[in-house]
Amino acid sequence: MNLKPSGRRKFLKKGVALAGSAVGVIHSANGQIIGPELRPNELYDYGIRSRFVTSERIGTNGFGGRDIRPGVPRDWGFRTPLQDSVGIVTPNSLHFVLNHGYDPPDIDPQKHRLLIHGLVERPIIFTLEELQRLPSVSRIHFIECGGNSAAGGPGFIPGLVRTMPPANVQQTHGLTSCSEWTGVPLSLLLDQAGVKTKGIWIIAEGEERGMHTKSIPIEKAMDDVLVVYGQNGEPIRPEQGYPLRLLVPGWEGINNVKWLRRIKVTNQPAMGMKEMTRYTRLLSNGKSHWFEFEMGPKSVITRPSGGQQLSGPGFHEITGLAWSGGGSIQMVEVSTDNGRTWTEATLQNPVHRKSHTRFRFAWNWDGKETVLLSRCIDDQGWVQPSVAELGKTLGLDLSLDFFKERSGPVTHFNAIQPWKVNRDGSVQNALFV
Ligand SMILES: Nc1nc2c(c(=O)[nH]1)N[C@H]1C(S)=C(S)[C@@H](COP(=O)(O)O)O[C@H]1N2
Ligand SMILES: [Mo]
Repeated sequence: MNLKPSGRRKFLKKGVALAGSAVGVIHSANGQIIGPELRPNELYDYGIRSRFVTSERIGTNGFGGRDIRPGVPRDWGFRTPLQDSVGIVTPNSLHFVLNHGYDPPDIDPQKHRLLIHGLVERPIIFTLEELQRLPSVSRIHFIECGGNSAAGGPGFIPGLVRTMPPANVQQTHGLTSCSEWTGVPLSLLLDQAGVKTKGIWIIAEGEERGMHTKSIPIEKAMDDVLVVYGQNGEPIRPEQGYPLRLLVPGWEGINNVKWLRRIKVTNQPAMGMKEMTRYTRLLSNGKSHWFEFEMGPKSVITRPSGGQQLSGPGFHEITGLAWSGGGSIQMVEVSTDNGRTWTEATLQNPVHRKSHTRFRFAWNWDGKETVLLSRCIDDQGWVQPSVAELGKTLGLDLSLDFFKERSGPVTHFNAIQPWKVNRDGSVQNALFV
């Protein structure tokens, strides 16, 4: 054992040099190398994942997600890596992001206020602390952008980035995530304010520079809408609306107003720019559908999915996610022969309402080329359509050429997603082939 002063100084110096990285070689008292081990401070103060885990969000456009070009702010965002998901909860650091042109405001929770006013008996201003004193609830719900899984989609710039058709499930379905949200029922706050009988809409407003607003009918506001401050056991992250957001279960993502600072009760919708232009559905007769709210039913196989590689014939669990804004998922069926036969998958219990639902299916791959599909039914009896059925309903020719030319999303695209398994075990998107 060498404990001479010079030797010790050397040892300490080495320790300092290693402090910047998560992994360092550790020496025992007799100088023997017993590492590498994780450095305690980085590991324990606020946890980090293993450096061998590399799953990441990807941007929705050619600028890595954030739109940095000058001019009119565009919608931009980041997609959840659903191909790596397990269970039903999305880690906070991988929740998808969709912003209407602005970065998250840096909000001091001490200074933040939520104002409820308009057609109410008693306008109220809440501090965060006042909200956190009220009876709270925690519920597991998905959020999904209305433009998710259309081959274009929000932030998509034609010809610039995306391979067509999109290669993997992160690109096709990554604008949905699922969390346990904690907060107070909006009905509790509205009851305290006393909604007047003329008050039949609420207009919710966010605090970022663009002041995102969204109109929501009072029936929904009084039903299951929450004002939330917690996500998966910790405060909401800045990109998800810190310190407060509206959580509108099962409805288009745009309703879930982040950085929530104001709710005005009114007798008509605000007809905000975004809610009128970005999230309406143009019909073949030239008219457009306004205020389509409910999402789904939708399901997608996350494993095996586009871009993944099967190691060889034999047993492979097929697994994926299903969800519906109408209620809870009642059944998911899987086809391993391109739709000739369908078999019921096992659902992870308990099945939550308006939540991602994990399904699992035992499969023995015979090594032959095939196509894997999933479809779901919710407890309202709504069935996930094929792309042909959806095209008929929308009056649109949902072909690859159609999507190649289109810049905006086809909202509420909930068609069955086919994944082709090739003989070499590679998996690819077969939606338009
Ligand atoms: N204040 C504010 N709230 C917002 C938005 C926004 O741009 N600003 N985007 C909306 C849209 S279109 C979607 S899909 C969801 C996305 O929520 P997330 O970014 O937490 O995933 O937030 C909604 N709430
Ligand atoms: Mo959205």
